Amino acid sequence: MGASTPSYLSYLYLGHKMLKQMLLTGCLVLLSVVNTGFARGPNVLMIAVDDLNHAMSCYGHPQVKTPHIDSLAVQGVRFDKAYCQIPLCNPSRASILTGRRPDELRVYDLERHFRDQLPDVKTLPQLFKENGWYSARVGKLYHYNVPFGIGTNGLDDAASWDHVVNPKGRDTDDEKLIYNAEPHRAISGALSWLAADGTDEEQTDGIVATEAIKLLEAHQKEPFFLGVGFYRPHTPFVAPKKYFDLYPLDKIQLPKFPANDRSDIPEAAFAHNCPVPNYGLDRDTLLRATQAYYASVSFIDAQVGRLLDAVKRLKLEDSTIIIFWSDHGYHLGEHDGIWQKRTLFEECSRTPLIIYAPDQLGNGKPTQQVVEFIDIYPTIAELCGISAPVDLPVNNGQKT
Ligand SMILES: [Ca+2]
Repeated sequence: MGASTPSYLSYLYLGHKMLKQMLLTGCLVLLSVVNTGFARGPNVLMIAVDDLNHAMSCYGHPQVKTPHIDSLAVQGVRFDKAYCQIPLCNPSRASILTGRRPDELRVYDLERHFRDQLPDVKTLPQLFKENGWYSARVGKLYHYNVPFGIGTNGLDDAASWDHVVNPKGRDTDDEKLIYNAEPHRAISGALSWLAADGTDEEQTDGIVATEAIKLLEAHQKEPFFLGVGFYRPHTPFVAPKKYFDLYPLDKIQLPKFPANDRSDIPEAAFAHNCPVPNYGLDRDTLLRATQAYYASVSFIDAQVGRLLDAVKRLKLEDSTIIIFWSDHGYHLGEHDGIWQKRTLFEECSRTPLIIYAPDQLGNGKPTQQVVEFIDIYPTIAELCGISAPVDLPVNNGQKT
């Protein structure tokens, strides 16, 4: 997606310069860059989810129940063709939060920090912080190892935030109870799960929501940029038992695919850590893994619902932009047994994205326009009346 085919959000960023072209090409203006009418800058609530694919009712999944994310999709714009820059946590997140491509950041793996290459790059939360917004993070916005980094700062960026919270819940204490279907791998990268005892609020992601709500309450009177990052449905798939009960094993369907689906797919298209179909696991184990993933999605949905309820209760709906994304998609056995991430198939590179910006004409309508995740940075800055760095790739890297 180069400069010759600017994406939908890029159109937004370019604003007036592109308006004529937008009309000529028939692009539907779902969000506009006109004055948002706020007496003060709008707040930003950025909700990040880890390893969430389109297994949500609002994206047409026949089984997975996500009523709260669905409500946000109805309230805002659901992007049906949004693509992450690289389908892996660290490079995708670094790209979203700097508005720059992995090729510029030189971040392709799970270890490298984007400031190693660009020490003075201005992140999106940093931009807001420097323009007077209170900037805070709860949980995983930049990369973290899940689950072993939970409770730490992970690969954080201190310049981005006024305040950070690193929740750590009973899921970390319960690690010894987690079932690992591939015991030769660590649970961070293996199909592994736990139908947990206890309440939502005891889980790390329940604490993420609780702490984020506290920050919403404490900072409701000032412009804020609040990043709220959930750790599930990343492996291990840990969620309270009631969410597993939503998905009886005999109702779960494994993906269908054509016979010989792999015969015309080059080897390089498959992730190096998923060398054989389904990791060689049997059908019952795959059904249980799918159940656990679905349970984790519904558990996260409930935590998102708690956040959205707080926004409503605090009467922040008319002054808060809400951006919901996952860092990439996720495989659950498609193409004859691909699981997890690190591929460029649609299931993995196409990524959930929902944006609600108050009073925008496009709210309530999904869009098929292709967007990429580097478009998020300039769009959110523009919606809040803040000038983004002029050398972002949306400007083709030019200082115009
Ligand atoms: Ca991830």
